[in-house]
Amino acid sequence: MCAVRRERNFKTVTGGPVVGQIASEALIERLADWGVDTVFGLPGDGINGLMEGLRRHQDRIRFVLVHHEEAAAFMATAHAKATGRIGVCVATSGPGGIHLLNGLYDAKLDHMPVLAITGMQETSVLGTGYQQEVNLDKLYADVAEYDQMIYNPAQLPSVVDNAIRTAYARRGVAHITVPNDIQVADADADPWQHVAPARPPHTAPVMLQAPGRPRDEDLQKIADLLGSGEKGAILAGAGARHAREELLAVAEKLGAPIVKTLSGKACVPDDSPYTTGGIGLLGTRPSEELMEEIDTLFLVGTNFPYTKHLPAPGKVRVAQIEADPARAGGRIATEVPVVGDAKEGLQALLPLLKQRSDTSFLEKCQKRMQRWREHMAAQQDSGRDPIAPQYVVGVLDELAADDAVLTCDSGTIATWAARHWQVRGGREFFLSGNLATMAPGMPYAIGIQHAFPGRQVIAYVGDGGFAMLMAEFITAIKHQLPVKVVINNNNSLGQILWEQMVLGYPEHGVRYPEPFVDYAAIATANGAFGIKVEKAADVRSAIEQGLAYHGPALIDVNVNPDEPPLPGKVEYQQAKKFAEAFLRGQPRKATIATTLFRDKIEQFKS
Ligand SMILES: Cc1ncc(C[n+]2csc(CCOP(=O)(O)OP(=O)(O)O)c2C)c(N)n1
Ligand SMILES: [Mg+2]
Repeated sequence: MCAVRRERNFKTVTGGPVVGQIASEALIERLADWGVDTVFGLPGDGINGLMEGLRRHQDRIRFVLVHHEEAAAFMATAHAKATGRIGVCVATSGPGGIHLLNGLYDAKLDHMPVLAITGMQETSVLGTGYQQEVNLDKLYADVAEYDQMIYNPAQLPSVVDNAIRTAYARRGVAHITVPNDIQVADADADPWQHVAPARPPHTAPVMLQAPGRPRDEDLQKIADLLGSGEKGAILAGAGARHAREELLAVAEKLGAPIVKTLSGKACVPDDSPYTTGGIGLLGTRPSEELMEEIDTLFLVGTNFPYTKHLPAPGKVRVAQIEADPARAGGRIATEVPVVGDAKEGLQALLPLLKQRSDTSFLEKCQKRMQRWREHMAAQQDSGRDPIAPQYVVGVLDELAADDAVLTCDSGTIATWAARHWQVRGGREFFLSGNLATMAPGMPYAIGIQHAFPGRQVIAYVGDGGFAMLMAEFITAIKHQLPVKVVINNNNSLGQILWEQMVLGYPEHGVRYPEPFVDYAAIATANGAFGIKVEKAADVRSAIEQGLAYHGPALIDVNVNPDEPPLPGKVEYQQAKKFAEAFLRGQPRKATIATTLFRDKIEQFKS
């Protein structure tokens, strides 16, 4: 995945500080030497020198001006997720740096290489409580793997090399903060006497990932363990996204179904006979049932945090391929926690696996999946009023390109997308997997569209998440990006509404007062395509028009606010809590019950 290349970097490597340049140029040029071509951010008085560096080198690096720094960090994270290359964002000192944080935590928790560059007060006033003085290096101590203030131009460009190398190596965030005066100092300034034997290191912009092939004896242990079981399954995550072919080949050999985490949804196509789809609250019933029946489990490229949905302790034998030794074996007692890259590891494992002839367990899962798919298709009901959210995603799924990228927010939308957006062909799916923050969907789409200008990129978002960073739709318009935004407008923080009820209490403080907001008007008032949809009969044509439009398009669909995203397998306790919330005075009982009991009554019985 990582596109760090030795040849390219060495060709462009710069010898040292250039006379006549300012220090910011040494920093910006070094980014370009590392292959960075896009930087997302928003200027301020703390980074005017850095902006001058970007201005002078705009032929090598494009600056994408956003409306909120949090969005810039999401864009950088999405860039890393979709390209495998480091994402870069910049923000001014104090408030700008603070705004980046949520997006940077998204990168940290999903293990993405991202570099944040911030401004800092000039060195002469540091520690005096000068305006906007926030110790960003201290503030970033938790989020960043590498976190460094520049005190002297002589630190550049080596600190950039260290920052980027660390971000790639530790799969996380690096932070460089540059005081105002240093930004505009001469690049070759070396103002202080060196105290022997110190000399600033001269480094090269190069990094090669360590080989990902595990040891043969460890692979043999995996093969033996997996061969010992009668009912095996694979749980694949985001770390296996680049190993589709290998995953399918291993599943075929083992006769084992592949369960996918949501971040790993694009690992294998949803219509593959080898997958039972997602797991967890927004997963499928066949995946949940399978976890109760298996005797062996093979984790590949996943650090799936919802351990309640994994087999009970002691019930299964577990093998794993995981990139980070600190994470291997961290979720379930794992007999063989092997460290390595998913693709290289599976490739090397394949010849060691024996072909399983008894495929009865896989066939059982396939039959269940057949029923689940029918159940999902039935929910994509065009005849319902208000509009069923499942129907909207179903139509989007049908009409979108085979290589479309879907980005998604946290909320009920994640459930609808998990179940009704089908990965097929070259389709991709991205969301904030571990931070599960609201609002990244649209900035993700913008970041990805910049990296892949010709690709269909769709943000499927909630009204709550969209409203948080809706100014970024204006960013899409200003940059003439053809992103498509589909809003699941339920006029509420839907996910939390249902969570409150599952806790046994009536909802509180989760619905916005009526009327529903018209978000489409923001698009049309600013020269983009926008359409408000209030009837199911209009959904298809609205999505068709939006997808066909040559520029940014926003499709704002008022959906049923009383549609619960139920787990694939509703447990007795959950149903009981729902009932308690009803008894305690849950508002809108009648409309909720209409949806709930029409579709779900059979599940409640089980
Ligand atoms: C920044 C942030 N604030 C709050 C939450 C808690 N939260 C998770 S989902 C959700 C509701 C999101 O509402 P919306 O975007 O409209 O999606 P819906 O669930 O209605 O589909 C909330 C408040 C969060 N995950 N992130
Ligand atoms: Mg909502």
